Amino acid sequence: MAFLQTYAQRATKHANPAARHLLETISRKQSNLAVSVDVTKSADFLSVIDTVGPYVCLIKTHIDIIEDFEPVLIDRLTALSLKHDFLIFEDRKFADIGNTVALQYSAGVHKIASWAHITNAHPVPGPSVVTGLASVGTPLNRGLLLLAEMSTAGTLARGAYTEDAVRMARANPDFVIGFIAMRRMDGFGVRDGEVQNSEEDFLILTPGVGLDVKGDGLGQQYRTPMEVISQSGCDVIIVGRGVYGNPASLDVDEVRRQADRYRKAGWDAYLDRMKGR
Ligand code: S5P
Repeated sequence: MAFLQTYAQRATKHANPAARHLLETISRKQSNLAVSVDVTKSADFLSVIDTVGPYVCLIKTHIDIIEDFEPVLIDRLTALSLKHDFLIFEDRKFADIGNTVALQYSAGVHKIASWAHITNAHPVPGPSVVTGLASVGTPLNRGLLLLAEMSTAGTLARGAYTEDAVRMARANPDFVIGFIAMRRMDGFGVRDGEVQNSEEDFLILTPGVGLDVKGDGLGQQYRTPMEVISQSGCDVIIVGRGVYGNPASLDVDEVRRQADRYRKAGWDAYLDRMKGR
C-alpha cells in the first residue's frame, strides 16, 4: 500500500508532475501542512503566506474571495511560492459541464490553470468534469483532486457517491492525483471480481483539522492531525482558521507560532504512522 511508504519513496514513483513535486516538497521541508488562506484583502493574503511559507508544503487559496484582486497578486503569490518552496492549490471546486469548467479553469479574471499547480472538482457532473479540466491542465502538468468526501456535518458525499468518485479517478490516473477525503480511499470503488492496482497512489488531502476546537458553529467538523494522518492514513492536513485565527485581527507572530505548531503536529503524526509499518 502506497501510504505505508515514505513521502520520498512515493515521489520517485508518481507519474503526475504536480503530485511528484508535492511529495518531494513534503519530504524536503518535513511538512505535510497545507495552510488555507481564506482572507479577503490582498495585503493580508500576502502577509499570511509570507509568514507561514517556511512551514508549509502547500498554500490553498480561494482566489474569488479577494475583494481587491489585481492580476499582480498572482505574480506576488508565485514569487512567494518560489521564495518559500511551496505549491499552490486553488480550491475552486469546479462542478459544471466539461466545456464550462475548461473555460472557468483557463479564462476569466483569475486564469487559474496558469498559476495553480493543483485544483479540485466535485464529481457530481460525472466523468466529463475531469475530461474538461484535463484538456486544460494536462498540457500544463497540473493535478486535480476530486472531492470524494467532505468535512461538513450531513455531507451528501458518502457511500455510493464516494465509491463512484474513486472510480472516476481510476479512469484518469494521469490527471487525477487524489482526493479531498477524510480517510484513505484504498479499496473503495473496487467491484466484485476486480483487483485494485497495487501501484495506485492517490494523495489524500484533508480539511477539517484543528487542535483547539471541534467545530465552527457552521457545520465544519475538526479532527486532530494525529487522527487524520496517523489513524485515518491521510497525507496532508489542510488548516485555515487554526493557523491564521481571526482575519480581522491578524497577529503575525501568532500566525507563525501556529504554523510551526501544526507543521510539527502533522509531521509527528506521520512519524507515528510510519512506526506502525
Ligand atoms: O470538505 C471540505 C473541503 C474543503 S476544500 N471542507 C473544507 O473545509 N474545505 C476547505 O478547507 C474550506 O473551503 C476552507 O477553505 C478550508 C477549511 O478552513 P478552516 O478554517 O475550517 O480550517
